[in-house]
Amino acid sequence: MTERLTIAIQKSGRLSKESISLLNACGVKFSLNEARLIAHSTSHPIDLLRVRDDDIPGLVMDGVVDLGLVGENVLEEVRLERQAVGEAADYKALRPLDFGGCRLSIAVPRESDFEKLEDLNGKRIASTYPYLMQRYLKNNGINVKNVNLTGSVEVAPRAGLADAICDLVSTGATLEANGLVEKEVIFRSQAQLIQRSDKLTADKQAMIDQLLPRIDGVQMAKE
Ligand code: PRT
Ligand code: ZN
Repeated sequence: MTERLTIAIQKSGRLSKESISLLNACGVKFSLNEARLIAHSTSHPIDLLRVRDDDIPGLVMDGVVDLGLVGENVLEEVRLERQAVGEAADYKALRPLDFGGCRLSIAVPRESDFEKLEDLNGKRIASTYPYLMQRYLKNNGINVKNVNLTGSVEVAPRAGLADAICDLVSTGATLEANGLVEKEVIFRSQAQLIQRSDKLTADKQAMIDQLLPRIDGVQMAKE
């Protein structure tokens, strides 16, 4: 019996639809039951694991799933966090994917007197990506106090919780609506296809080797 290849994708969020569409376009079909964690492919020995995007890097790094589709922002944040606590943090980057594009930026209230990066020294910055933020700022010799939030970062300055924020931006409408101005892009991101770093069985590796040129074909056709 062929072993089943497992792929982790975001269950519901900004990457979900395009992750499924990409696999479908590669000929990998699923009949999705919205409530289910696992979806079995009807065309290939492939199982989809549908989880929070934050869980995808760890599942791949721990070898619990074979492949994952996840934003580079989450991937790199989890990698830094796991490295810091001594957990497995290796993976193979297979392909950048042409969706999920965004940037992680530092933004300050419109009325703030921020001019250069050094003005952030000693300030409180609210972020959901503390590791990416601190790496960038430390590389630039800036020390800040991190205010860790898991959401609603954009209201932190108005609520008096922080002097600035570090959050994902795509159109900039959220910053604008909250009276914030983007000052510094610290990380550019898109979705990535990643593979666990250990050796897979020949069957599984053969499936991946078949999938990759199809992904390239699908992405090229869209350009
Ligand atoms: O439930 P789960 O944990 O799986 O989902 P989530 O809520 O953590 O993630 P989700 O679905 O919001 O985003 C998944 C991934 O999409 C992110 O990790 C990024 O890789 C990518 N992505 C692309 C974005 C954005 N664009 C984006 N604009 N993720 C979030 N945003 C948010 C941002 O945080 C801010 O609140 O959208 C707002 C800003 O958007 P603009 O257009 O107003 O600038
Ligand atoms: Zn998430």
